[in-house]
Amino acid sequence: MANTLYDELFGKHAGRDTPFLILQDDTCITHAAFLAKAAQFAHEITAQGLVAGDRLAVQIGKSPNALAVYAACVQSGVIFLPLNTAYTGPEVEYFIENSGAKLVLCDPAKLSDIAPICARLSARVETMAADGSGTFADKAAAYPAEFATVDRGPDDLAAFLYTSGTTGRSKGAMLSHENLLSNSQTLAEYWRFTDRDILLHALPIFHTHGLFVATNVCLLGGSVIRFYAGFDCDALIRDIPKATALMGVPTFYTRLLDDPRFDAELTKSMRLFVSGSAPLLAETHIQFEERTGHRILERYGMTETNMNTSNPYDGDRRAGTVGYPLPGVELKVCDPETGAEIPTGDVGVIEVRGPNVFKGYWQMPEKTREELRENGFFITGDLGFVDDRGYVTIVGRAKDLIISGGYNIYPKEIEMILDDQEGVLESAVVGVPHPDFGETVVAVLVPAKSQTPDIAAIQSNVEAQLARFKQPRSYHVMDILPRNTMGKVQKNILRDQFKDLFAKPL
Ligand code: MCA
Ligand code: AMP
Repeated sequence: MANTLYDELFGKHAGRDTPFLILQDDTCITHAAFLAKAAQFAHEITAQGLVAGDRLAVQIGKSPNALAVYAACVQSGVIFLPLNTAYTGPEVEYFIENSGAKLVLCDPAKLSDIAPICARLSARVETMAADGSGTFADKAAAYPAEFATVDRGPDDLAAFLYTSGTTGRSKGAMLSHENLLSNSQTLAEYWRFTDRDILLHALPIFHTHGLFVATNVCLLGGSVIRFYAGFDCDALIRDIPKATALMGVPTFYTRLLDDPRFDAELTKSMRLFVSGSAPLLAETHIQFEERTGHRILERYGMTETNMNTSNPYDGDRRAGTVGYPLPGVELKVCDPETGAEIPTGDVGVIEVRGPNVFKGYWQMPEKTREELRENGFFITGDLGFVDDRGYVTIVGRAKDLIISGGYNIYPKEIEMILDDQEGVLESAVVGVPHPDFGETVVAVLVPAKSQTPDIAAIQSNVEAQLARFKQPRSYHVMDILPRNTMGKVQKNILRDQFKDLFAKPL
């Protein structure tokens, strides 16, 4: 038997003393060293009592060891569940409980918050710090550097990534070995990743973009990864001449363009800049080409589907579009009310089907049925059209979603907390343009009768419950919310009212 994902991503590099990761201080970790660590971790995961199909939740900083935990899960058949390091205790508690994770890895600094949660939910807990040290690595060090890979087939689950919906409660998207492998194979080929590539990896590894796109594509291509704990403009500018490719969210590109050192000379070794996770403004695309001579390749994906479309490698990378459906991915544009396919050029909801599309939401069959049709098409909730050349353009979202610096924020989740605050009758949360993050969060509060909401107190309650990136950057009090005749809050009016709040000064 075999292990679909492990064999292709990791197994084929076994015993190779070739570089895999290069760290910020130029330390090199070979494939062999990385796989030895992963094997020890797989032993430790097994020793903790986890078997194939169990979930291991991680909320740990980005390090080579953190990446080796991913490899270890794939090798031992355990489902990998990475969590944003910005999440607060109450947010993490939901994911542990909902997924039924048997083991949780957290930063030692968060152990006092996470341990009681794990105790209540009968999950084990171990630590891993941002430098990879901690109880987990210590215990794993006692094991051999080889592990008998557990058999897993294409339909077995490899990862859960949580993503929210209109209800504001996160759903665990179940991703199979085939979902992940097929998509990264397509991308590695489409974007021509080979063993001559060196990718600058500054994205987090708890989301699709940094983990299943950037990392998996490099593993398949045999490419080297220059590995950064996070986005660091100076470090990237220092290392760009040593690299060939970068993958980032639009904020990466606007920040690089803000630096006068970033120019054609600096980027002459680079062959590819990929952008995704949020809309790249056409003006950023144009400014980038004027400054560097490179045309950013924009692509479009989702947690549930991995990547769906990409601008071409050869050929016209068209600013403001997300390119063509990828090979093997079917894409159609449908009427939001009836679900019927609509004519080329008309705007509707984008639906996609292919081996990239996930297996459904963990223990939420109804939610799965609402979004994943029986015929296999997934309703993305993104509004767009396909032009007569076949390029897809995303014009908006049918779902109430804010994307800030590539992180998704669901207004409903914030509104539920604001509505519970003293002195608040109701609230509305909208996204407004932001020069660095693309969009940011604005909250509008309607006071309860004869009361004045205490904004400072509300802010501090919100801070205790929500990750920093979800916290409103501005609060406003209004007597009533604008509503249509159906009683629905007209968020477009609020977005328009606050659209210049964070505008860059001229
Ligand atoms: C950090 N902060 C943020 C964000 N990131 N606030 C709003 N939105 C954010 N995205 C907060 C910090 O806590 C800090 O708060 C303040 O903003 C400034 O932080 P800064 O140091 O500037 O932030 P940073 O560490 O440089 O991070 C910005 C970032 C980062 C590089 C844009 O957010 C990032 O790496 N984003 C990538 C997200 C991503 O990988 N998305 C892919 C999802 P304060 O100082 O006030 O305390 S996968 C996906 O969407 C699909 C599948 C797809 O198509 O890829
Ligand atoms: P997530 O839930 O993190 O998987 O976010 C997926 C959402 O990000 C998609 O449904 C889109 O709304 C958005 N997205 C991803 N890539 C792009 C892009 N290139 N342009 C516009 N929106 C994008």
